[in-house]
Amino acid sequence: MKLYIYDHCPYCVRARMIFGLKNLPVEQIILANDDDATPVKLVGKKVVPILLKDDGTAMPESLDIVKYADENFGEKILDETVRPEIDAWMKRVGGYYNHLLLPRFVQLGLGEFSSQSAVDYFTKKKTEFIGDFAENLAASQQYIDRLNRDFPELSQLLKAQDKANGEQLSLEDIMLFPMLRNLTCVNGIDWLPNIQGYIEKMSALSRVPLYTNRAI
Ligand SMILES: N[C@@H](CCC(=O)N[C@@H](CS)C(=O)NCC(=O)O)C(=O)O
Repeated sequence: MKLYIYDHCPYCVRARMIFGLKNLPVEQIILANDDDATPVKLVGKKVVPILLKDDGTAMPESLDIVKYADENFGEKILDETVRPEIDAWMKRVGGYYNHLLLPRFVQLGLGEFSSQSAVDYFTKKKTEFIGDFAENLAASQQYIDRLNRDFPELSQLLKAQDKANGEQLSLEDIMLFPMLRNLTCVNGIDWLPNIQGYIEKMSALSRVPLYTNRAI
């Protein structure tokens, strides 16, 4: 199987996680951010992640890919429950964290941004969404302060480092870890000890590296 991704894409991290967590072989292919021909050929639109199955069919949608890999290879490992408090936390933080992430992604040396045309494509598209990248970078501290205010609640909700709900790996991990992993590209966040422990453990289990050593 082949998994088409962008390294920074949180939906792609969801898909990468299930293969890592289940120790399933998959070839990960990082597309250029301005390559629309490849995804359009595979699934008819410009989107990642895309799983190309061994039978030659292609599947988009991160949670469909997660479900497919979980249910068709070995024992099912994921519980499908997401606590409403976790859902609310992700929605709240998801409402502002792109102001921190998007301007940094193009500076991390990621495979999807190895050409200037890919950087320009992303910058133009996402500037329409969050505003000027340089201005957002300059405003980082206000968003970091918000995160630092939101982290204590998450810290209370995290019940174990290897499974957010404390009982079983679940869709909570599949949806929460990608957000936290992407935030490791931001310098100056006050990672509380159990959240830090959670991202390190989940990174090791899912084999999705953090950005900590290249944080900006
Ligand atoms: N609902 C989709 C959303 C996937 C998605 O929005 N992917 C983004 C990248 S993070 C994308 O491909 N955007 C199109 C583009 O980059 O032009 C899923 O869960 O897989």
